Amino acid sequence: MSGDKRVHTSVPDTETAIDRNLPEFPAAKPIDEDNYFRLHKPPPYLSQISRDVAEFINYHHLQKRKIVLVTSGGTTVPLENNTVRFIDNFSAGTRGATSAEYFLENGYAVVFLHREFSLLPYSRHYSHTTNCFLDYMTESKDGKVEVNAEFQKEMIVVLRKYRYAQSNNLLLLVPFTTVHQYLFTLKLIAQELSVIGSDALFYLAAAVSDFFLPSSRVPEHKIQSQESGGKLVVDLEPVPKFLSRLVDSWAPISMIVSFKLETDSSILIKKARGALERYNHQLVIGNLLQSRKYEVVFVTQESERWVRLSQEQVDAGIDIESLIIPEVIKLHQSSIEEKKKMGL
Ligand code: PAZ
Repeated sequence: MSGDKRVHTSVPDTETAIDRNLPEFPAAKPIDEDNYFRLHKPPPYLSQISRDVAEFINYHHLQKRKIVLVTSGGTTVPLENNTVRFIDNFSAGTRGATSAEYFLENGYAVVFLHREFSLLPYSRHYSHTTNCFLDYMTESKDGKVEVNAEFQKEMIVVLRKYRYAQSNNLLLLVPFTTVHQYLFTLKLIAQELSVIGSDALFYLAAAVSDFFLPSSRVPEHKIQSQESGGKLVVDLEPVPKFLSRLVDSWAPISMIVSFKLETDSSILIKKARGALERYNHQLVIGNLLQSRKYEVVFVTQESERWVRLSQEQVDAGIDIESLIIPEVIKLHQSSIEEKKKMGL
């Protein structure tokens, strides 16, 4: 038995294998958001997360600190309960992890709802996707492992920031793997955060699947190719439009920032504006897969404005999030003042 008390979401919940007693999910029409939460079982670990989140919010609210929920990484849609195959959404978690660091630097406490094993604030600088961690090490003359001289200066800065966030309890890590876990956890955290009203900010950078397989149709075991004549036909349902619930009922007073990812530049702004009109929240940040690290577009009810790194900034390794987050914080501050004037 392991002594690890952390929640791990990448281990499938095999208890909830195919269950014919569950009502069949309504097909071929837009799914009512509430149906989703009524017809699916919440993840078994949710009460543990609820306790951690409530404690974190109380602690920071007492100190009058603003709290941001940053979502990060892609969700999966498992095709089997003992999951061998799943559909994934693209995201390394760079946007979320980097943004979280800049929120922390600007005095926010951060609930980091992330795809388990995707990039995390601070450790992202030394991720296996950029280097093997052993490449940062060297052996000293007396046979000890040390950080290589060329990385010392940068690493001490990152280490200090990391320790500061840790020792001041400023960062709460909450994992998800599947879209199902993401939706239940988002709802839970949103409802807990709604208690602090306008002081809460939602920064939704996760890449969430638009389609899912209702639990009533997920088989327990690995799909066998001979059973289906060698073909696999996957019939997915649209994921409920949770953003409308978030804006209208889970956290109606808080400021909500969503992201829109496209690959075709000619539709980016139209899609971002469409999301804003549909959900009526405060800000959509549009980005293209190809250029997301260098430019984004802020779309609000009133305007569209590109935020771009200059070539010198790109060459100097500046994160675009260092430009995005101060802008988002300014908008959050105005939103707080506006809500306070309205007595909210
Ligand atoms: O994690 P990453 O840095 O590789 O990518 C970030 C992103 C493109 C997933 C994010 O900026 C984003 O656009 N998220 C929303 C995706 C969507 O439209 O669902």
